[in-house]
Amino acid sequence: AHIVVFDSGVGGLSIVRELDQYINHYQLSYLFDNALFPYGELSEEVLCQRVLSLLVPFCQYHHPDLLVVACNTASTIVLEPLRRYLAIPVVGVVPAIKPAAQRSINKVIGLLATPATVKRRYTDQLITRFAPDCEVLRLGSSHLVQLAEQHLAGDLISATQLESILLPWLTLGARQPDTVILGCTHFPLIRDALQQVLGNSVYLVDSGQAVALRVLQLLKLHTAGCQSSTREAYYTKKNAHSEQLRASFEQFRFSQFTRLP
Ligand code: DGN
Repeated sequence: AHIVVFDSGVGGLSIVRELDQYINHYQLSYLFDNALFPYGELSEEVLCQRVLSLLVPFCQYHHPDLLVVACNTASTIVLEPLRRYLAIPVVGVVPAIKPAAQRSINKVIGLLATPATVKRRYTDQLITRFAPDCEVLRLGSSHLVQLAEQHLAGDLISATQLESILLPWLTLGARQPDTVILGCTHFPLIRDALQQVLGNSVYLVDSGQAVALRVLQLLKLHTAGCQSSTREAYYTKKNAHSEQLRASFEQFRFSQFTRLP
């Protein structure tokens, strides 16, 4: 099977890691839009147009069996229009509100995502539907996304920086969230560091496993096995940042790293 994974940066690699757990051989084309990174700072209109204008031609050219929009910031607005333009299954990644609500005992949940995701109407709807009995504390941080990118590229993560980002939740005592949703695909990449700062009693949830299982289920329905397992990464702008990310993709066995024409 041929899968396309899309994100603004390296966040989708947390989804690739999950796919690798469940699917043996698959061809992978990973597209990341580093030209407009970080997505959490863009307006809904600009982001929606941008993602459609990248993904529709990309999928028409590469003919994948399935597309994973491995970005919460994009998935919370573009899934519907994308499905109208593409004839393949489109799997999105959205904050894991439901499992968090089921897991929380003190009924205080933290949503850690981008500044855009925490404000989305889609997020409000998930909360109303799946966590009506919970207090949901929202923390949007593009800085944390940057830290995850740098970490994957080899930088050490500073606990002091993480503490200053998470400070609003560290001073709440009994009203501290007992369950925290990693609502951005970059954050599972720094899960251990986040766990250390939040404390071991806090349960971290993300959507990665559910997404991989959904992909598996859909591929069984739509394809009859796979021929190759090549991995190619495509990006939208060549700069120091893209060069820095090359090493992150090599860790995930990507053999090609190409700027989109
Ligand atoms: N990885 C993206 C997400 O899951 O929302 C966002 C990264 C970004 O561009 N801020």
